[in-house]
Amino acid sequence: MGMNLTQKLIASHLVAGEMKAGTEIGIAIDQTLIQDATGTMVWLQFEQMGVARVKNRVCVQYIDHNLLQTSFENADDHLFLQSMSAKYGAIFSRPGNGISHFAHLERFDRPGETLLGSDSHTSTGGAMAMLAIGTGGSEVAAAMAGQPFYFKMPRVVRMQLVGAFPEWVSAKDLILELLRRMTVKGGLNQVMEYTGPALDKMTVSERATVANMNQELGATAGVFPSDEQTRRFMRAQHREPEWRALAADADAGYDEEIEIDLSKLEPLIAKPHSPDNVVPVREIAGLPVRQVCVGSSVNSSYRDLKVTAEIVKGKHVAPNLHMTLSPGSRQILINLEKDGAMLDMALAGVRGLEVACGPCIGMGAAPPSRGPSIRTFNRNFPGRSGTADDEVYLCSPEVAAATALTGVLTDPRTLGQPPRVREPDDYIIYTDDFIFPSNGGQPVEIVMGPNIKPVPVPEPLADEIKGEVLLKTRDNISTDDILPGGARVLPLRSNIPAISEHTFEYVDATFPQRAREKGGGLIVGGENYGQGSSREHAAIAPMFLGVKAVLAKSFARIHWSNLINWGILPVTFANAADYARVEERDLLELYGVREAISSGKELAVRDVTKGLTFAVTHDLSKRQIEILLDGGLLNHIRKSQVTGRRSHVTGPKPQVTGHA
Ligand code: MIC
Repeated sequence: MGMNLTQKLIASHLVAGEMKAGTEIGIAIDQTLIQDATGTMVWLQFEQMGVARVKNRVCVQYIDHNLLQTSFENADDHLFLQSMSAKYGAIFSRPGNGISHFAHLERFDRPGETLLGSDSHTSTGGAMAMLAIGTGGSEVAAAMAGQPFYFKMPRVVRMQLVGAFPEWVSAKDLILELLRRMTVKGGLNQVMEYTGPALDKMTVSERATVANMNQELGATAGVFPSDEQTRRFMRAQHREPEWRALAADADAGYDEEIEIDLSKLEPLIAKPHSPDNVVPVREIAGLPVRQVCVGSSVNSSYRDLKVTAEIVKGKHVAPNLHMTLSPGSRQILINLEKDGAMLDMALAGVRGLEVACGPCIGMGAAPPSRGPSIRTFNRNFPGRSGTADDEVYLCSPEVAAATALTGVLTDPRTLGQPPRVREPDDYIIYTDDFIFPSNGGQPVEIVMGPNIKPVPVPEPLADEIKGEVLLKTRDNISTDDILPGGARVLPLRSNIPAISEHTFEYVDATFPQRAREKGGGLIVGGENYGQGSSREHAAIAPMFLGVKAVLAKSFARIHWSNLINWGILPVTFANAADYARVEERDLLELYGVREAISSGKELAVRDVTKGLTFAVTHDLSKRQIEILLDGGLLNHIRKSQVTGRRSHVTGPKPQVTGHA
């Protein structure tokens, strides 16, 4: 039997482990991507790994999240990130140059390579036949230092796409349909591999929409083949020489196969407060709307913004709402300027925002209290927009633009003929805001503002964990619940003592104070604990407040790794019914923890308050056990360097070349 594309991408980069679903493997990383909200932690950790230059073929530092500069913090961070990039050999993408995922697609994504990014939507690179994975900053720092990236060998699910999109239906509706069917946890430890005849007509921009939000399925990655569409996109980006064809073998096998007939899809929308709360637009059409936001890291391509412009051209945004626009890159903005689309949108009353993630992460344009906000973004977790009682809906640019005109949620099929938009065969190329590093050797002064504080380092895992259940959460708690984004909190990403004061702010604002008073404790979580972003701050801040263990029904992939890498023990209830028995404020005790996780899968938990004992289990690899015992990834790497221990690496060292 031949290989599927995912297997090919993994096999060509495998440095540790066996390609057996569910077991830990290590792969070499060709490219890394960092953004500013996670970047300071990445560089502060990288610096301690004792490596003189970044070892990946390409490493790009983007500035796309913290662009509202209401005080000095974000601007200071940008200077720090620029100076670290210059010192260690990363490409620096200046503020306003592009949202990492789209700018990377235009300039750096390359079929057949691996990409690791400290942003969960790094998955967007899968649109160009890359294995593109989002993860926590410490793992990205390790990859930059030349270490392999470790993860569970995924199950590979074939998404066979047939048919063609009906009028007014587009790629966003496809990924919303997958979310409707599979839910936000349906893709755990899986790679969705998109195949089928429908791909002949699906452009790279459309694939990027699907690959970006593939992350919302809780999946490891999503992968498209490299074909004539990929070639056309790369040619239009003046990068055709980097193209190569790449696809699954004709006789490849898959762990599961799902067929989607695109012609059966209709305009869909995710209602508050989860990307999988999906219904047809027609079911809730007529809902009065206060805000429409187009763009950000998904649906910010030339195609999507040109479609938006064509729909609103010659008309005007309804008086009861505001409409914003966040292009994916400055290059997209320039191309839209040139062909008049920006003028069409300006005349229609659209508010052009910066080239940045913007309102998606609550960086400006927070919606009014309980005012429905219709967005082409990828997440609608409660409070993420910056408004505590927000009502955020997720949909395609077609639905958003139609709604902006009528003032109520509108099925675009009621507008008549859809616009016909063809992506350019030749884009105006804009690369002037990438600052390439020199070959090294020149001294670089590191600029470090007063808000940038040292990275707190966890203690080695304690043998006895005793403490109160500081919080018991519902299912699907997101990292936005654990540590909110938004314009108030994001500038504190470089300052853990300060940002930790916002831990669980919208869930229970007393959490930080109680954690401090009790000298730390434990958290009890439901299913899919920690879904969403890659922000390791959602693990570092609880660690800083003394959280020692999280007991959950199940964990989301990235947050699970972040907990381990920051020295917090993640365990699951052996019997899900025990979740219901444990209550907030119960006193829990775990004894002999170090020995128990090293020698077996099960640990006993004593609920002193209830007078009962129950079992929890772990799914840690030998490598992860060592990391926990050492007190997190950074400690582990430093210890391995001192002792020369590389116990977890069984294959050859990764063959990655540096810039210098
Ligand atoms: C997000 O979409 O949630 C973010 C903001 O891009 C995060 C990164 C972060 O929190 O810094 C992500 O997706 O990883």
